[in-house]
Amino acid sequence: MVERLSAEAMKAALWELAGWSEVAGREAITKTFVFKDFNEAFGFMARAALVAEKNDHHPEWKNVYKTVEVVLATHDVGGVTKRDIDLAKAMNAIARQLG
Ligand code: HBI
Repeated sequence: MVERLSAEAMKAALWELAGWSEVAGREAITKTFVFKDFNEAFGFMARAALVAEKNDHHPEWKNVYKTVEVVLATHDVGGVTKRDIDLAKAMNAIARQLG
């Protein structure tokens, strides 16, 4: 069973995650990605969706035109786990590739 991260462990993980922060009042992490246009935003979502499906770990996200707001938490444990940190890292890498 994947373990919930302590507050300290979450803060340490966030140091390594450019642009991510804790959600106020909820054990979750969030980042708003802004892309060149919708095409790039949706390309990001398509690539991230494949990673999420492969890892059986899915984001909560909202897309408005070139912006994608992402919230990550592990519903099964009601907090943030390594799965969220790993998906956040993967999302940052995908966004970097898209330029
Ligand atoms: N995604 N973010 C997130 N949190 C979960 O707990 C989760 C998931 N995707 C699939 C999943 N759990 C399944 O393992 C369970 O629904 C069975």
